[in-house]
Parts: sequence; structure tokens; C-alpha cells
Amino acid sequence: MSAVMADEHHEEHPKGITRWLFTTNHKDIGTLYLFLALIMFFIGGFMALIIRAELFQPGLQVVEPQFFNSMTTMHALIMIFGVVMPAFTGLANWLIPMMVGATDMALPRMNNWSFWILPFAFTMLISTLLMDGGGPAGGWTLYPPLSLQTGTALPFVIFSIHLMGLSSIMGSINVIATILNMRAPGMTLMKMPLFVWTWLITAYLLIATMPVLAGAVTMLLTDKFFGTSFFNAAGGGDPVLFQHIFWFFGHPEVYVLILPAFGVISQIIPTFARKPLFGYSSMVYATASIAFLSFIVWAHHMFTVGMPLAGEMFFMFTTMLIAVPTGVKVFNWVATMWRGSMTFETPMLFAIGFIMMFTIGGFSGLMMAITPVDFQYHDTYFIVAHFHYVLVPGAIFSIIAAVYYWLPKWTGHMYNEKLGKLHFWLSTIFVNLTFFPMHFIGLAGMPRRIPDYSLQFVEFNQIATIGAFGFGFAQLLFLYIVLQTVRGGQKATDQVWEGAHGLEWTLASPPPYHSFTTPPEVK
Ligand code: CU1
Repeated sequence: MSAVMADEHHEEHPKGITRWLFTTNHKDIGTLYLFLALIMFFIGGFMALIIRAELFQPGLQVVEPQFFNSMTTMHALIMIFGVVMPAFTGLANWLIPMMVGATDMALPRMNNWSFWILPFAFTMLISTLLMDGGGPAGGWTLYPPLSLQTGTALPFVIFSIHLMGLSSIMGSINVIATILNMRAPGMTLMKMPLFVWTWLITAYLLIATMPVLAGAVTMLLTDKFFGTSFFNAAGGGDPVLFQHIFWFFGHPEVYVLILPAFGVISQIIPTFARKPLFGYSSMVYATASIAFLSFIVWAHHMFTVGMPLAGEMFFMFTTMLIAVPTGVKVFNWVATMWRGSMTFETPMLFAIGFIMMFTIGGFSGLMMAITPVDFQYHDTYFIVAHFHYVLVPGAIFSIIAAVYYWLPKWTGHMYNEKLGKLHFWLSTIFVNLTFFPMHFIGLAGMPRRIPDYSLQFVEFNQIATIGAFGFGFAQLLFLYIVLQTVRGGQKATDQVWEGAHGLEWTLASPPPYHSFTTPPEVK
């Protein structure tokens, strides 16, 4: 028996590259996802800097318009599918089994496959930039008829989207199977940490919507190459149909990008406030409400296509309703901090930054929900300002907060707190310098996705470009801090954050008395 086990032991721990290629270990796969996200963050960020360099002054000086459009398209696809989603999936792999008391994910081999599809998908996507006619240039939303003008690149872009979708669906099946089947005895659903809850709901959103995106892009493919007319008015089709299908995927997708962030913030705030999370069950119900509502708001992205008035009103009111559960969450985070004995280490700073700046993005979203005024904002930089506030100091800040929070757990080493705080302040100052002026130029009428602009927009564009380069360089500091911590440094203690109880990393939410049938030993 012991000889057989030793043999298996030897076989299950290959060294070098084969360890990473064939791994079925949830921690290894989590690390792979997080490193992929980090690499793609710098590639997608570099593309953003090309965009901002071109927009530093009016006229065309850095890139050709077609390449500029490719950059806006690719920057979005890479940041959404290559950074935020893989980073959250990496966190899910690392944390969900530990948080529910499982030995690994439910389907470890499929877990390996889910990850290894992605490097191929992104290599193919990026390679389209070198193809005849250049990369895709119709925006990440791929609206026809413009997207159908893309030359050789189109089928490759569509295939890479199919692969990303496949990876997301397999990842989601794994998350759901793990949470529903592998919980330790006593870990009932309403005792699960909030990060687990938010990911469970996110996984259902992904399974419901990724096939819809796959259908939409497949119809584009057949319109282009097989003579169908789904979106071609001349053949009896309707280009607006694409927008309906795309946003039926697209709006739940934006919650895929933010619900796990809500989970991360709900873990971090209680630890550094040294108080149990306020309103645990209302957090769960708010997350579920947001997920439900996300399916009936999609046409707020297309108020200007000429829908019947009743439709416009329906989508206006359902969109506004989402502010209610979101407000519950922000209230609960603030109430958790209320009279807590707070400290402000780097993860907490990023979490508080998240709450404040995500809320700015939430409120500008509410402004855009008002149908009549959206006619003014539509396709302007106001929209760009809005979604960058929810995605950069929102989703990205939550990921950075999570990395600082769990890095000592993952590596056994403590990161450099001074540099972490510097990283926070540089990021916060520059992110606002980049995106706040976009509200003003948007309201003044500057259209998005255009490489040139008229003279009255110069000053705010220059501020935004300076901010973007500052933010970009500040992330090199993040890279340095992470690599330094991975390589070594001061040993982490078992209670890095001096939290209220001994299981702070995994169980800061829900409150400890809520987490176990018998309360954990308090140190
Ligand atoms: Cu939306």
C-alpha cells in the first residue's frame, strides 16, 4: 500500500514546465490564471497607452486610423476576457476549495483544460494584428455591418471568442460543481464566505450568457462567409437584432466582471474593520437580485436605435432598479466599517478606494439610465468615463486588493507595505487624472473610438494621457512588489492582519459565529 502511494506521489509531482502543463492542482491552476491575467494586463495596458498617445493632441500623429480602431477593439477584448475574467477565475481556484473546505475543485482535469485553452485563444487574437487588412476594427461589440468589413482577421477573432467562451463555461461548471457538492459538513449555503456566494452566482451568469455570445458571433460568421442575412437588411435581416443578442450577453457580462469584486471587498473590509460583515444575508440576496435584473436591462445600451417608447421606459426603469441592491451593498460595507477598529494596510486602502470610485461609476451609470438624456451621452467619452470607473478603480482595484490580501497566504512571504501604499496612492491619483476629465469632454460632445478630435477638447485629453502613462508606470511598481514577494522576503505570520479570529484569510465574511456549527477557537 505505502509503496503504491509513494509511486503515485512521485508521478503526481512532475517538475519544471510539465508541472504547469499537466497540473490538476487548484492552487497551481489559480497561479497560472493570475499570471496570465498579469501578462495580459500589461499587453492590454500598452494598447491603452497607444490610444492615449494618439489622443494627446488633435490630428493624426502616432498611428493610422485603422490601427487605432484595432487598438480600441483589442484593448477591450484583452482587458475583459484576458485580464479581469482570468484574474477572478484564478482567485476562484485558489480560494473556493479552501473557503468551502474541499480538497480541490470538483473536476480537476477539466480545470487544467479550461486554463490551457486561453493562451492559445489570446495568441490567435493578438496575431490578427499581423494579418492582411489588420486586426478587427469595429469595437469589441463587433456590431455589423462595420465588423463584417474586417478582412482576414474576422474568423480568427470569432474563433478566439468561441475558445474564451468554452473556457469560461468549463470554469463555471467547475465552480458550481465544487460549491454545490464539495462543501465540508456544516458549511451550509448561508454560512459560505461571500466570495464563494458571488462566484456561485457569477458562474450561473456565465453559463447562461456565453452561449448567447457564441451564437451572435457565429451568425456574424455565417453572414460573412455562408450567405446568410441575419444582420443584413438587403437580405431581409436586421443589424439591430445583433445589438439585442449581443447585449443580452453583454449586460450580464458586466456583472461577471463586478460580482466577484463585490465578494473580494466583502472579505477584506471586515478583516481591517475587525468587525463581522454587516448584513450578510442581505448581501447574498442583493447579489442574486443584481444577477436577475442583469438579464432584463440589456437595451439600455441601444436607447438610440429607435425602440418603441414602452420599450425605452421598461429598460430605463429596470436599469434604475439595479441601484437598489447595489446601494444595499455599499451601505453594508460602510456599516461594517462604522465604529470598527480600522487599520489601513494596502489591501484595505484598495478596498476603500474601490467603494468610493466604484460608486462614482455607479452614479454615472444611473445618469445614463435616464433614457432622454442618454441620447446626449450615447457614444461619447462620458460612457468611456463611466465604464472605466467601474472597471479600473472598480474591478481592477478589487483584484489588486485581493492580491495584496492573499499574497502572504499564497507565498508564505509578506510584501513590502511601504511600496504597497505608494502603489495605492500613485494608482489612485493617476486613475482619477485619466478618467475624470473624460466626463467633461464626453458631456461636451467628444465621440468615443475616434483617433482625432476638435480643438476645444485638447486640455482634458492631455490631462487624461498624462494620467494614463502615470497609471501604467505605477503598475510596474506592482509587478516589482509581487515578484519580490514571490521570490522571498519576510516570513508571513499565521495572522498577518491581526484580525479578530484565527481564520481571517478565508472566513472574514460571514461573521465567525456564523461560519461553523461550533465556533472556532479565538486566539
Ligand atoms: Cu448594461
